[in-house]
Amino acid sequence: MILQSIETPADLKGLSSDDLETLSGEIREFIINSVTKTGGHLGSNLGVVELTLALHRVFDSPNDILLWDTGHQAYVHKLLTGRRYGFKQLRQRGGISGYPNRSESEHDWIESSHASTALSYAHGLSVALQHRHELAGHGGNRHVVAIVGDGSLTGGMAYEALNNLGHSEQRCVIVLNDNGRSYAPTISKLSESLTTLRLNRTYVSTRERLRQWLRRIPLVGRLAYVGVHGVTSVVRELVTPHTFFENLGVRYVGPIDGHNIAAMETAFESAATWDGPIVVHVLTEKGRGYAPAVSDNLKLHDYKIPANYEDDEVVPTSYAEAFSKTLLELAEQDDRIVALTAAMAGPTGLLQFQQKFPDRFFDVGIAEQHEMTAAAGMAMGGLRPVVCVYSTFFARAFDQANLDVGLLNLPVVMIFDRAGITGDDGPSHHGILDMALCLAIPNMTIFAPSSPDEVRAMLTTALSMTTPTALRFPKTLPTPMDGLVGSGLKARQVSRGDGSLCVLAVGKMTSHAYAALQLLGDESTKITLYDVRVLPPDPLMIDDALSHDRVVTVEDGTRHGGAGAFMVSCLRSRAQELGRPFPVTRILGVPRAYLEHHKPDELLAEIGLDPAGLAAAFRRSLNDEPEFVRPLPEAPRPIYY
Ligand SMILES: Cc1ncc(C[n+]2csc(CCOP(=O)(O)OP(=O)(O)O)c2C)c(N)n1
Repeated sequence: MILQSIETPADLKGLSSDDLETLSGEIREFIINSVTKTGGHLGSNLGVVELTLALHRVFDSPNDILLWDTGHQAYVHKLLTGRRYGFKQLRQRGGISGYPNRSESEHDWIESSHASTALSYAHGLSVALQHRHELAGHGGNRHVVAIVGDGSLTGGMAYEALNNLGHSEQRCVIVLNDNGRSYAPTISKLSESLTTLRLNRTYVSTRERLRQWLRRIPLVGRLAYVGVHGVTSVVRELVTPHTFFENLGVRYVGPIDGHNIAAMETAFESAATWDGPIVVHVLTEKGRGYAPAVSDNLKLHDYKIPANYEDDEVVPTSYAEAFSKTLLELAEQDDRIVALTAAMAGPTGLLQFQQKFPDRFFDVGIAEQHEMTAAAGMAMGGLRPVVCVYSTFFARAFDQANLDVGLLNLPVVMIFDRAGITGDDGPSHHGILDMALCLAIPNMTIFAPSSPDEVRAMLTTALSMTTPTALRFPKTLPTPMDGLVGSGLKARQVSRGDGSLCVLAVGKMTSHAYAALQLLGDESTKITLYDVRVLPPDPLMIDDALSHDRVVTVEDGTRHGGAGAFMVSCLRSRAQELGRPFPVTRILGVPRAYLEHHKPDELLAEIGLDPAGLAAAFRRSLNDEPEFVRPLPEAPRPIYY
């Protein structure tokens, strides 16, 4: 096994081309074996094996800086930088993260994992290295290399950075990893023309002839060979990517076979000598080496471990399924309903909608900001747009939701899937800000279903309103409750106590609070439990809460400036208005911290939001004991063994 002898990128340097081919096969086998056990981004990583090898052979990481856009495709990079053993616990507590992570390795620089940021980081780092006289060609020997997928290149930030890089002529190498897909096939004209280029036999063969010819001309040399020299541009003008990049001031080289290590090495070596921004366009095959991932357009981007259900067991309906089904039904009755996604049709439950209503379905690329304002335009024009995003990615579109939708009071329905603690993907993917952000938007109504059964009533209400609305739900199922649902904009009283304590619980946390009451036995007779359902909160619920001695709010979003803080301020204003005493209040929610990857339920337990943690918190409140200050869960350092 060659892979076992690779502890640092330097170990790659002496390998022959046969060794590299063998190593590529071993890496693929390793990734398939690991990821099908732990879950993770399979297809993307299988596609970049040779690309990562070539990068690490040409560039000298960490002296040279490799920036992986999004970062879900950095498993091979992790393998080559001493983290082989961490894969046993990929995305698990104590194991390595599914994205680059600075605490894991000096070879990792960024860890945001929201797409389309690497070119901006590259610009900034290149400026900083130049300032310190460390940048190649500017007094030093360091290079900045950003690796960006064709999917991530559909995000606005990437274009902003390209424009700025081209204009400032800031030196960096941009590797465009083009596999024609993001989750689903990439939605962009640029991507289509990249594909045309990839398939254009005349172009590729003419270019090859020209290159061979150029190579034979003395002095024009290697630069011309890889296409940096303008001689080949006559051919390249025939197709658009070259024109696209070069019009922005960014040189273009390619396309290059992304599974041919030698060809990529030649291209990278030459690109590294270019004193300005340069795109090296490599063509890769997503999922290469694993037939199910190559042929699967959607699912094997992110490999999920199959759920462990017995055959005859009924699989409970998830929130996302309830949403998809209801949306389809409502869309059949109202042809103004349209759905938008930012390259996440599958994960946000829109595949059936896309199939049934292709003209009313819009995949806008990884472009949440544009998605939101496009929806505003559709609403303005009389449609009823439903914007589907993960809660974490909504943060990208906050300004648009606030000023393009909110200010104009447009009836856009926003669906935030994966709200709350999400787990495996780590700090960048928790959906803990959506309520705090949406509550800052005047006119906005937020629905938080306590169970999938609530989704139908809430989506129907949201679509009947003439103002902006959001419906937020988690991926994981709630613990079973009383099976009842509320209606309209009303809160639902789940149980009635003796006036000692009123618990106002939001979304899935209602079911945890309900389970906490069961754990408290007789003590639960002192507790009134509300399923808040809608924010801003139902005024009748607020009045009733004021009749209790104590109020505790529970949410799986940030406890700072979120739903609880909002409800407490409503209680305070109302108490003042009525001249009534203000109850003792406590806000339970997610602490102000970046929570590491872990199983969602275990993370919830660590921050005291599981039934046992809530039961203890309710008891402390009833006994007027001080709030228990919980130490923040600290992720142990990854174990290498
Ligand atoms: C802002 C944002 N929206 C959505 C996502 C979810 N997401 C993760 S990877 C991915 C596809 C990326 O496609 P591409 O850059 O082409 O990489 P590939 O997996 O094809 O190699 C998407 C949409 C994200 N990470 N960030």
